[in-house]
Amino acid sequence: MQINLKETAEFLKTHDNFYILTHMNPDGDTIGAGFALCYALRGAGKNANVLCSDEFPERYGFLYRDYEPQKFSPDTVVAVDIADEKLLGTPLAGYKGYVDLCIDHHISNTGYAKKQLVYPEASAACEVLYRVLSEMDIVPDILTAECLYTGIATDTGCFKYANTTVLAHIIAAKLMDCGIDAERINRDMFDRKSKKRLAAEQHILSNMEYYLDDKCTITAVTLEDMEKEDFTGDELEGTAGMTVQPEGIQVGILIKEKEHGKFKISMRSASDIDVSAICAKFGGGGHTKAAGCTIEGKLDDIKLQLLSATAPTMGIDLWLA
Ligand SMILES: [Mn+2]
Repeated sequence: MQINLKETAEFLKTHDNFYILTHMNPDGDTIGAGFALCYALRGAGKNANVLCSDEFPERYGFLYRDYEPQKFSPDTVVAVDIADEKLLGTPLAGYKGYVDLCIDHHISNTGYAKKQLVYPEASAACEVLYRVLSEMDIVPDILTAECLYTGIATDTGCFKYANTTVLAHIIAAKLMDCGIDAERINRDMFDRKSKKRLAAEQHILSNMEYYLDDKCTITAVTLEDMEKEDFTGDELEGTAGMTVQPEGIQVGILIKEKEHGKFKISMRSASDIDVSAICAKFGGGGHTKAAGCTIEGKLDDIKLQLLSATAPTMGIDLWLA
């Protein structure tokens, strides 16, 4: 059931022992929202822990460097930035059907939670959460503000993507007013790169393949590539945008092998093409310009399936192309 800001604020105020769930393959938004909510709730005298099926990538370490899990028995489960229970991942799968509240911004949210505050027009779950905290009259401390800012900055690609609304800028400005070092956060998130990250980017640039009248790129990264070129899946986070960098490209596809024969697909649109609709054909989803899905099989077959699904959106008959 969709509830409003006021009801969400009331719900958080009237509960005390929270487990906060973040999605698998965690990104800046789910991590930022998870810890921001945790710190805000702890600040209000409640118990809260943040859970995730996967390890948090090192680069977000500044958001949880002093975090320690608390010992308590939870009575309330909140999910942040999680569009679908499947994204809880295997270690957290036991919470399926037990999520009391979901705070999210995915249009594809499946409505799995008992109560949900989903604003598809919001740039990030962190933007929605900022509005909830305001409704609760909570002024974020610096660390909480850094969490929220990081979520908005990363989900908007440093305030560049189509989801960067007026409100996203206003909230970012208010977070800057809380005393955060936005310059450092943006430098760390977008400019500074580890050697492994650069190896990952190098792989993407040198393995990009052009299809569909040069309107679509596909870049594949296999487990073997990662092993050979010395980078991991962590370094690929946030690289999907590179697939639509070439001039004239409308859709970019990044294929990452997660485990043998199982591939995580990230699709980006640099046009009016709705990639969440394409991903939905493979059981995935997301946003119109950034979406994903998981496909099992052989890499060449998967490429063909993805091209077959993408070609009609460009008015191309794949068999003549
Ligand atoms: Mn998000």
